[in-house]
Amino acid sequence: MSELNIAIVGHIDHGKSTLLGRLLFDTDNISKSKKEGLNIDVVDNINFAYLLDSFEQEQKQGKTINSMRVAVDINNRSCIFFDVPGHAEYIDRMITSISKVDYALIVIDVLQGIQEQTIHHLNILSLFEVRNITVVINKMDRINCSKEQFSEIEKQINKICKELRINIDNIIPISAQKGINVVKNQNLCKWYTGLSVIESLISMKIEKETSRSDFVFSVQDIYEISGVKYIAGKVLSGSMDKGSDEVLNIINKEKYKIINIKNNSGDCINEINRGDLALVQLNDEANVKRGDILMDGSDIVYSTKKISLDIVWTGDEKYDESKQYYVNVATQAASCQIVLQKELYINKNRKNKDKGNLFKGIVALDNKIAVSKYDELDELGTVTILNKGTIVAIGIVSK
Ligand SMILES: Nc1nc2c(ncn2[C@@H]2O[C@H](COP(=O)(O)OP(=O)(O)OP(=O)(O)O)[C@@H](O)[C@H]2O)c(=O)[nH]1
Ligand SMILES: [Mg+2]
Repeated sequence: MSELNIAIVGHIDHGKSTLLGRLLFDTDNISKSKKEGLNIDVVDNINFAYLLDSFEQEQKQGKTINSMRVAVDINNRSCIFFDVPGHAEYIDRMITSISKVDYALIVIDVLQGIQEQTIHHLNILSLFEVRNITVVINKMDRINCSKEQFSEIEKQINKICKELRINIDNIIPISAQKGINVVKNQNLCKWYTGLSVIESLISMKIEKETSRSDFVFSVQDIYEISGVKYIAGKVLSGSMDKGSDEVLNIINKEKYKIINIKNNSGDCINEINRGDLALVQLNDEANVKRGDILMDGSDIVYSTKKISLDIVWTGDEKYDESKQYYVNVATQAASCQIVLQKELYINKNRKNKDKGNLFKGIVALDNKIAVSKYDELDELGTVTILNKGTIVAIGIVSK
């Protein structure tokens, strides 16, 4: 089975790092050296977040600053967990992880209920098409596992997720610190007979989409080897045989035949597949340049000067409609202006900042680039927006 990427998201201090730490501990996925650094006399008193927040500054401040990536095998399936910072200031680091994930665990502190970053993170999950989640209502030990507060949050989260078109697999009362319902259902919440967190992950129905058959090749550079020009690039989708049908350069509309293929080590090969980096020799390479997209009869990719995007602003500076920005899509680049059309999520507590806000917008480019809808081909559906070399926003191609 393929690897699954899972994000642990939620408001600051609601217990994300503690949950992942407890999960690693209870499934015996802690290295010997880490274990030696813990005081294991009383398991329930271990500072589990220390296992994830491994930088000195994080441990001192008791908050996650960098996203942490941890691999765990669950029921013979390799799961990569991303423990992300809950603080709004680090939203860019959270997004770097979210853009890679297939599934999310959302953590809510039962005493605080749904907070700003809970809703913010759910909106970002929805933007990046993460449509399946497990909700955990944490710190149940602090209210003696009372059902009343749990049920109130359950009602609210169901409503929010319905509006965002997010499907909740399970809503689980837990204590990450005490290990209640993390790996086993210890019956401490007597009224709860559902799955534990690990059981919910085992039962999740996410199957990664089998990759599409359309061949899409992103040109990274042109090299000359022994007097022969080769196009270096990456297969973003599908596969292609040497000498098979013509490929189209979607940018300049020329057609070519692939007459030779070499792999990364320079060996001649007959076929290239999704994810491969390769050198291809074309029957005519004169007009091919970095950023071009070569493809077969695919209709998932189109070239355009106007892209409709769902945008998450990550820059410290405010968005400026009159400004010229730059966009990168795979190896393509263009300068552009952005027209915001509709607000999707605005953090009212951070009036002077756009950082973290979500918009619908149109990007008008000064030259055509090739894009695809995000859910068809994420590499050509993700638009990085820059100002003077610094990333200020990420856009998802919505149409
Ligand atoms: N009583 C109780 N405290 C908990 C529980 N889970 C976490 N905590 C405490 O809550 C505080 C925050 O926990 P973290 O795991 O660091 O929270 P976080 O969501 O990772 O925080 P950020 O990464 O800064 O957003 C710590 O003091 C934990 O010990 C729980 O189940 N019960
Ligand atoms: Mg944390």
